[in-house]
Amino acid sequence: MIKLYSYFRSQATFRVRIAINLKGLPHESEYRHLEKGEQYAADYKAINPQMMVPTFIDGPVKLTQSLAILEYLEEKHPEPPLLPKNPPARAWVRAFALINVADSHPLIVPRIRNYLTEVLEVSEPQKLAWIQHWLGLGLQAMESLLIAHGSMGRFCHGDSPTIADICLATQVFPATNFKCDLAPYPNCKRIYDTCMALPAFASAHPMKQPDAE
Ligand SMILES: N[C@@H](CCC(=O)N[C@@H](CS)C(=O)NCC(=O)O)C(=O)O
Repeated sequence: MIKLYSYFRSQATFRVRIAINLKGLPHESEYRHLEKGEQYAADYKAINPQMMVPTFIDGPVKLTQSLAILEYLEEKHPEPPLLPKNPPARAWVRAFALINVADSHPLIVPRIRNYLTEVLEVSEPQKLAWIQHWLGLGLQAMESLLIAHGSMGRFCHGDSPTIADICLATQVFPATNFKCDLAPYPNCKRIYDTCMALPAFASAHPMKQPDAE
């Protein structure tokens, strides 16, 4: 059985939960409370030297980094596919996903938010403006890519969910949480709603997790 070190609000873990659900795999979770600093405990640092969630355990395989985990799941369990078949489309999906995984999300994680307030002493409104700014830039890029993409369907690429949709969901969810205006991003909003109507996405939602507060 897959084991996932998790925190309900973690967007990176949300991505992995969605993929596990789409692949129809059972999993169990162990929780680390990021706001209480449990990721920094020595026992967890021994498991994940980056002191982040998720950590993914599949028998002897231990993995970190959500996108690497998604690719591992795709290779080990090819059905249903989460990447298109042809190379340019696969690269498009990966590039779209990286807007969230590599460019937006790293700027809003707890360690960055804590540094902003505790070291740089920015105010709460300034911190919120920071989060909204970086999420908004990512959404702008996603919306433009979708409009220019000849293969947008019900989902980002075609009519079934891919890794692009997983990463769109983990861009839009925090944007709603941090009160970003979604009106300028109608395609992102529509696809997010389509995704969240699927049980695999809905049951992975942060507020549906047993450790949700
Ligand atoms: N690039 C990593 C990011 C992992 C990450 O930043 N996880 C956050 C939660 S979403 C975390 O554990 N943060 C701990 C901290 O910021 O102290 C991935 O995609 O897995």
